Amino acid sequence: PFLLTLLTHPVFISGDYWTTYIDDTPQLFQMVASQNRAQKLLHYLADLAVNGSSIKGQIGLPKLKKNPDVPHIHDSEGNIINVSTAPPSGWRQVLLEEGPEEFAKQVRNFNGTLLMDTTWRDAHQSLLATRVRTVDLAAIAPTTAHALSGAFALECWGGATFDVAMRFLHEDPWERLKTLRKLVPNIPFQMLLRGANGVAYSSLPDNAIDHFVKQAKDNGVDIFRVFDALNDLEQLKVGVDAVKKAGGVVEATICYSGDMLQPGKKYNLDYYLEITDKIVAMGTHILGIKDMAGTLKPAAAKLLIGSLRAKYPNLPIHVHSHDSAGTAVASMAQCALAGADVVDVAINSMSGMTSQASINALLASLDGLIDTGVTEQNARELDAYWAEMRLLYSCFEADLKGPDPEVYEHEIPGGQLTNLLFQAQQLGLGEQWAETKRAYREANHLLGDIVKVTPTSKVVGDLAQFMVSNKLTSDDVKRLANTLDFPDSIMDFFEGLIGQPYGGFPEPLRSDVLRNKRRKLTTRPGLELAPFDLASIKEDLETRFGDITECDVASYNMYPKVYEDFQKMREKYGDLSVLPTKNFLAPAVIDEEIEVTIEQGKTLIMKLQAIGDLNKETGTREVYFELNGELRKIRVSDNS
Ligand code: 3PY
Ligand code: ZN
Repeated sequence: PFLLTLLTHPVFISGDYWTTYIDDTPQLFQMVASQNRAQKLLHYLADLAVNGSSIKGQIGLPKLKKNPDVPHIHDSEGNIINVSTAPPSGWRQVLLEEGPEEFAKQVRNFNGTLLMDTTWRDAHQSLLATRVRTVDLAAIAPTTAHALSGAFALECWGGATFDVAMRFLHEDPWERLKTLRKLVPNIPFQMLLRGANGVAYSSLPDNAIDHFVKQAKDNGVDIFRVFDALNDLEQLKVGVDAVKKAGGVVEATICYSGDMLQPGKKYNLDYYLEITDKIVAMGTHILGIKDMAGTLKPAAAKLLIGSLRAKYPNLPIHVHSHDSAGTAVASMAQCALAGADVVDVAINSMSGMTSQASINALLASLDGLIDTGVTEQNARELDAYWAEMRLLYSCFEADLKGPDPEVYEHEIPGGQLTNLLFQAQQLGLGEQWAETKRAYREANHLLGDIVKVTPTSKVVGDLAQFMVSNKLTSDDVKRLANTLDFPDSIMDFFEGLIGQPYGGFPEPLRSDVLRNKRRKLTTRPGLELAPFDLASIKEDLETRFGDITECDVASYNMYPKVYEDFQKMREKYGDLSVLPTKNFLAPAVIDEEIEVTIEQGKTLIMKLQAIGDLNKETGTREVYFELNGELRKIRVSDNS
């Protein structure tokens, strides 16, 4: 029928269409575009129906068999809040009206401790392999804007979400940011920035970091938690300066490493106080403390935050932790009592284990002690949604069963812990898992007891796996270092491409590993990188992919290959972010109605009708759909 419409259109019949087609018949052109989009989505659904899911890391199908429901939230009188009305003004209004300095001052002056909800970033990065999709965040966004209107921020961007969005979800991280921003005008958005690495795994030229941060700020990020994985201040400063130039709120962050209460620890109170002095001298609106492994015990929290508070009475302090050892609620409560201005929590069903402290558990712990600006009931009501999300994304669960007290020894960051556990589960658990943790701990000591978080956690993890697979003890590694072929990440670390570790590199191991293959850098790696020619990168991308924005340029700069593959997927399947998650992950059932809004006012109803027999000659099958009532046939390869 579409082709018929086109062929019988008067413009087509008159033969004038070459010159005037687009100008005179925009509605026809739009129709071509939306038909094209529908066709591509059907292609994805047909592929999924014939070949099953190809999403990496997916095990099985979602346990939730329906689309999730958005719960109602209520006001203090028990009336349902109409979330399609404008949400109450929040901390974002303070920021927009007063600017970053005054915002920070008012946060410091708040009589209590504010909360940041990490559900949209770190919680699903740590529990569900970063796989939560934009549609599912957008669906709960208006409700969240009301329910958490008093929150300090929503952490919703950066870290691993950036590349995972393109790599595995085939969606554009910038579109996510823009979509959520429109839906949440009142709560500040926070992102995680890996200092001189941006959201990548190694340094980029400084101008690429500046350019990336500017796009992030312009498209909706308010607060930037900037860290360096070795607490290398030279590296950190690149990110901090970029945020300052872009006009964002700077949260320069110290990575907290290990249990500082254990005697003889390299990272002790003096270390943290000294780094804070330097960060304050560098200039930051807020000081972040990032306990990525969850090793900040309550007593250490009290000591650390209490000491920082005493020394810097005017400095806003924001603490992040993970619940891997089961102590995050107790530790965050101690931080609040010791004078932290903001602590991180996650919605209950997305909290605990390798994720952040449960919001309601913390609210209950602080009840009668400290105000947080968040209502207990609304936080609890939001949870009905996230409980369904855990079922919808069940195929990415690492399935951790309880706290891991060994985290004080191995110090594996939350996100990596679930990753490594997931890999160990593929091989069977038991000894495999114990061995991975033991090797990780040994690898860390071999590398000089470094701070472990992306990307240094990958270096330690790679060395641990190298030791396990080659059956090497620590002594073997030291003895044979000048003959072994180490993975690239370890060579990069020893060369100095990830920055300078506190206390220097371990010798003679460094020299033995590097031999004459690599040099020994003593300055930050970005100093050696030529600036990117951003205009010519854009031109090149335009030639290859058509319409290109500065955001595309920033994506390409961070992850060239991932971005190219993302564009290829777009070309093949269109914008997959509009598909409901159930239909993104699980083959459609015959006669199931799939409703997709491709743009405002344009809804597609797709229904799988039948899958044809295998054509043995071509190795293909025909898949029949109904699209808004009309029959469509799609031919796909059968890969079985
Ligand atoms: C990241 O860099 O993605 C992290 O979450 C570090 O904790
Ligand atoms: Zn974290």
